Amino acid sequence: MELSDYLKGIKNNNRYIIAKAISLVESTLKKDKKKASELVDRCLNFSSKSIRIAISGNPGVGKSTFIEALGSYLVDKKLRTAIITIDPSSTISGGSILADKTRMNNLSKNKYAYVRPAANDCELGGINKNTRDTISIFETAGYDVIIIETVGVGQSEIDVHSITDIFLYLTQSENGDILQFIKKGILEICDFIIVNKIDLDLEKSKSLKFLIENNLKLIKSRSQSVFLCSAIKGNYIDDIWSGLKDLFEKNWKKGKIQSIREKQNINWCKQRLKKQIFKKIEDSCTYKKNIKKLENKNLKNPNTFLLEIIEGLKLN
Ligand SMILES: Nc1nc2c(ncn2[C@@H]2O[C@H](COP(=O)(O)OP(=O)(O)OP(=O)(O)O)[C@@H](O)[C@H]2O)c(=O)[nH]1
Ligand SMILES: [Mg+2]
Repeated sequence: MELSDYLKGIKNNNRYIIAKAISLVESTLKKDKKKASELVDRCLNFSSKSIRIAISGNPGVGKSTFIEALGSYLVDKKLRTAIITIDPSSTISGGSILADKTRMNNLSKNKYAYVRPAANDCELGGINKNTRDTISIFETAGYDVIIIETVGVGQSEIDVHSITDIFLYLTQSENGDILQFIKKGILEICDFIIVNKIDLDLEKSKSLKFLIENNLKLIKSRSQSVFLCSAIKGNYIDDIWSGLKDLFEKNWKKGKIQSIREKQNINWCKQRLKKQIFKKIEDSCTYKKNIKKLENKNLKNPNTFLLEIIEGLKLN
């Protein structure tokens, strides 16, 4: 298929071509890489006002159920919604994709929605180069809202935060993870914190909301909102959507979203550049030769050995 066919199909929201385009950007074949880069660059030319939302939280907290509830609410309003879920081969999620799919039953069948698992070559948490490229394909296809589900473990939040506009963290009163996520500094990067599963214990959920709000006052970095929710019953989804939309519109009017996206693009390029350079080094004869030497050597003076190699490297 020619590049122009891809673009035409994506712009017409042809689901088959969108799937093919995403597979192209996910391809690790050398011959596909150039075409994929050109396609994504062309897609990036279509500026978009879609809302990019990251959903994170510990395994089992209800992320997929929440996305099904929010997504169903959005498609009812005829807002086209794309969902990217993390990959089953991720070492962290350990195969949650099957659960993700069954929890998104309605969305998987709805013509206003598109559910897509993220690609296989995952870095930690499943967020990788392809996730960002997949977003640009969905935006070219005219999706209004892009939701990314990730797991609430370590680096994945930082990664997903670097490709989205709004970060939403789900928690629940039962699992006592509040201290854990405050410790990890997640409160600082959250825009919204949702206390889910309030149908299980409303009083405990309300106390957790109160506790989080108090902790937010201590941080005082910027305004963040805490909502109660029962994803399974669809409670408070409309309030949460109003909050998300208001924040997005406010920041868009101020030009904040646009400037964050520009910074994200620069950082993304820097990261890719670093990775490519590292890959080139790894593939080089010098590196391979030295690694062989290192493995064969009875290392009595490892520091001197390393110093010799580093001094011998010419990276200028
Ligand atoms: N009672 C109750 N159960 C819920 C609610 N939301 C989700 N659940 C249940 O919690 C379990 C896990 O839900 P998921 O949506 O798969 O959670 P997840 O965070 O996506 O899980 P992973 O993708 O595996 O990390 C399921 O049994 C859901 O039915 C809720 O609001 N109330
Ligand atoms: Mg899930």
